[in-house]
Amino acid sequence: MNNTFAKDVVAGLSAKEKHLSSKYFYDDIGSRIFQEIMEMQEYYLTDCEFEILSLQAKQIIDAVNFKQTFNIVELGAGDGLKTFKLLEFLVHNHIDFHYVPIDISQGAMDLLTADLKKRLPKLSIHPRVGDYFEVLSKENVQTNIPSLLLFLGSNIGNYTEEETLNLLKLFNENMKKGDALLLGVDLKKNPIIIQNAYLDKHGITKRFNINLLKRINREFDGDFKIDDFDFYCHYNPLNGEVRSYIVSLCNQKVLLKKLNERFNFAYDELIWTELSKKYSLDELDHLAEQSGFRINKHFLDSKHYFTDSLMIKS
Ligand code: AVI
Repeated sequence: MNNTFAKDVVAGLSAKEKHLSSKYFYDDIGSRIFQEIMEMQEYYLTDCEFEILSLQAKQIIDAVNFKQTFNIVELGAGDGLKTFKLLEFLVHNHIDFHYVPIDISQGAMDLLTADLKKRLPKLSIHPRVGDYFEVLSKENVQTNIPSLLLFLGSNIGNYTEEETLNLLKLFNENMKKGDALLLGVDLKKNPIIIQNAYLDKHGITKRFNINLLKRINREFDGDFKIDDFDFYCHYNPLNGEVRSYIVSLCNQKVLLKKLNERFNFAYDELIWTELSKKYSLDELDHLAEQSGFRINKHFLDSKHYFTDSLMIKS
């Protein structure tokens, strides 16, 4: 079995505490459900970041303070909607730069490129398709012009503490002294606001999670009975962690025919699917310092729910 998805599913469902990684949420259907989440009023993250990049583009670019042509390298660009405001500011102000969006999905990159060519014909765009870890370390950002890396949307929140540090160190290793990273991070706040964004009353986040079981059924000829599973999630305001789970509603067995694997689920047993970590500004300062950056400035939205934090490689 040389497919990592298959290996991860078997390992995760065989573990004592079952788990499946949220990175597998994003097949075509999952990506569409994520768009629905971003449009939900309760999912404040997208609007907050959009506000920051719309109203503070000038301040961000002034703080970056590159004196020559530079790259903007966006990791996991997706539909690039938030970034548009930043790009628009730069193009309209005749600032010289190249936009290098990186995303795992060819489809997403094709759409983004076509859209940006229409909306900002003067934009110099060089899309790359691939896992951003690979793209970053292979052809990386080591051109001789300065780079601003964008890692937006609170994607960093989906990594465990150890992975987060490793990821930031990896970014750092692939940057030149003086290069900048703009990191989008969801902040700790009133727990009810966070809880409502994830345990949403429309059931969209539930669909997002359950879609992973449907994906497993499709790809591995599985027989998960979708109605026999539910969704639960919980925000812990003390450590800032939203943890999401799929819950088995009865004792049941599931067969994944293609993998020739069988799994037992007990009544009320959980499969942990996602971590969405929220930070305080102090925690972010500490994280930056541990991974070789100095924080230049936290750019906050007007409600102080979200930050795009500018970190410089020291
Ligand atoms: C992509 N990521 C930052 C989202 C988050 O908020 O953790 C994924 C998501 N999960 C549930 N709702 C949105």
